[in-house]
Amino acid sequence: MSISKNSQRPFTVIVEGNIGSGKTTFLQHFNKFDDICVLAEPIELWRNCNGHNLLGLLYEDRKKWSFTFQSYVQLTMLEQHTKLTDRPIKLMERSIYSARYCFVEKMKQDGLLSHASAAVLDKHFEWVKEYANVGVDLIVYLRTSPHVVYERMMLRNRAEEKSVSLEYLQALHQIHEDWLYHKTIFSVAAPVLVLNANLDKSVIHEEYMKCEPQILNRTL
Ligand code: DCP
Repeated sequence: MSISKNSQRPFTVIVEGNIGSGKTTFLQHFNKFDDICVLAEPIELWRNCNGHNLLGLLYEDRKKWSFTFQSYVQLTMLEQHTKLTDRPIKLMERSIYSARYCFVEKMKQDGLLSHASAAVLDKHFEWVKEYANVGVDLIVYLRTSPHVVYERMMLRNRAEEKSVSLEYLQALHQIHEDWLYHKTIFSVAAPVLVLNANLDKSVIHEEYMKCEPQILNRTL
C-alpha cells in the first residue's frame, strides 16, 4: 500500500449522506461497471477490531468510546482512500472528510470528546490531508429528510443502532446540509452532485442513473 501524496490515484468519488440515506444501495448500483472499484464502508471492521465491537461500544457509552471509535474510523478510511486499484475510477462509501466534518463535529458539539482527544483527532486529520493521497474528484450527496431515514433505520433494525434517536439524525442531517448543500461550514473537497435520496427503492435507480455520466465519463 502506498500513501504517497504524489502517487497517481484513480478518479475518486465519495458517496455521502445521513445514516440510512441509501449509500450501500447506491454502491450496489455501480457494482456492475468493470471500470469502477467499489469500496463499501468498512463497518464490519468497526464491528470487529480484534474481537471488539467498537460500533456497539460507541452506542452503549458514547462519552467513553467516541475517541476510540473515531480513531479507528480514521485509520480504516485512510486505508480505503489509499487502497491501490488498477481500475480508473474509485467509488467510496463515506470518507475521512465526513468522519471529521460530520461525526467528530457532532461529538464535539455534544461534549463527548475532551479538548485533548479532539486535538489529537484533528492533528491526525490535518496530517493526513496534508501528506496522504486522499484527494477526491466528485462528491455524491444523497439528500434525505431525517424522518425518512429514521424510518429506514428502524426498519433495518441494526442491533447497535437501537439507541439512535430522531434528534440525532436531525442534527447529523443539518451538518451534512451545511457542509454539502449550503457549503457554509468546512471546505468542500470536490464538486457536489445532489440526489433526491428520499425516493422509494422502486424508483431510486432512475435517480442513481443521473450520476452515471459524471462518474463514468467524468464530465463535471
Ligand atoms: N458512524 C459513526 N461515525 C462515522 C461513520 C459512521 O458514528 N465516522 C456510524 C453511524 C452509523 C454507522 O456508523 O451508526 C453507519 O453509518 P453510515 O451512515 O456511515 O452507514 P449506513 O449503513 O447507515 O449507510 P446507508 O444506510 O446510507 O447505506
